[in-house]
Amino acid sequence: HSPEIPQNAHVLEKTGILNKTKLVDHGKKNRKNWSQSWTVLHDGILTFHKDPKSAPSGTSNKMSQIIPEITVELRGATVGWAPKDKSSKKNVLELKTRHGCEYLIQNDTESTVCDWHKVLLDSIRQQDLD
Ligand code: I3S
Repeated sequence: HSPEIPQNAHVLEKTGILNKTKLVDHGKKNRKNWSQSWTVLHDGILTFHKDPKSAPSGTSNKMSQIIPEITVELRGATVGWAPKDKSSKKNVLELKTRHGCEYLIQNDTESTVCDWHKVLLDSIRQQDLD
């Protein structure tokens, strides 16, 4: 027989490589600094992992991928296409948390960013229902 799935299970999950920069940290403006991250969405938490290329020599890529660099709680957050003046890059999403942090998320492949947009919207909605 199949395992039972609890009614409130958060099955939304997505992983991928994205470019990200944290523009605002708890209300304080940061210098823009894009870096590539292994990105994981699970249970309403978005986690950016360390750039595999920035790992100290001797550290395996696998290792650097599992070290979370930033975790973003999606409850109460908003996500949408970033205004053009925020970046000259294409396919840029702007994610704002309820704690006053702002991130830009980007990938050159439009469908990749569209998929992340959808799943982030769904996850935020789900968090707001709980
Ligand atoms: O919004 P800005 O300041 O024009 O962002 C660009 C700069 O952060 C630039 O770095 P330096 O100021 O250190 O040269 C980055 O290399 C660019 O990628 C930033 O702009 P985009 O439009 O790519 O987000």
